[in-house]
Amino acid sequence: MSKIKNLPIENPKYTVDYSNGNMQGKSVIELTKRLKDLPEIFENKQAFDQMDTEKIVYHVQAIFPVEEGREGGLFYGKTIIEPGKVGNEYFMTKGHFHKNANRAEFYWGILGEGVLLLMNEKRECWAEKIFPGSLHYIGGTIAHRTINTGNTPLSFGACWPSDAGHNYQEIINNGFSARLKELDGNPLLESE
Ligand code: S6P
Ligand code: ZN
Repeated sequence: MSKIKNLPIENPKYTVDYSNGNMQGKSVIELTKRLKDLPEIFENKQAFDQMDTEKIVYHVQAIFPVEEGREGGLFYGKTIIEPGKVGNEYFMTKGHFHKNANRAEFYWGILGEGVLLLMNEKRECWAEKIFPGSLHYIGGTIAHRTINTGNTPLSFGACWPSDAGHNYQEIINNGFSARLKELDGNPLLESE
């Protein structure tokens, strides 16, 4: 007698719309950052103070299948940065180092155009263009910030280890050593 059983083939826990990166599924976390949440990152404080601080700068969706900080898992996310500027500096994310300094990350461009700003522990900066289909490997010790240089939303995906953690304080205290500004309609990376 055969002991073969038929097992169910289930639907996936999550789905992704690859036209914009939007994720759906149980326990997809949503986070919104407005100008009022980002008082430290823009250089022109006068321009910042004149803006509506409720204005949305970016939204994040993320899936944490395991508890944050646990070794061995992966997290998956998508960020949409709205188009906009504070003075002549483009809207951008806070940026961070990973707390666990040997945990790397992948980013990939989905919609819009932007720049990935990278900085090593010696505070040396460099940058890569983000566009639909671009793929970016971010080494574990490299701080990363994304910037929308276009007139439409910039959407990008991310995948990182569940025990990477985030060190935002170093960037809040000392910033990146380069800033991306618009000059005569084009992005210009100004270094310290
Ligand atoms: C997490 C990953 C992204 C960012 C997101 C927002 O390691 O790099 O999901 O969290 O793009 O940026 P930030 O700097 O505010 O976390
Ligand atoms: Zn990261």
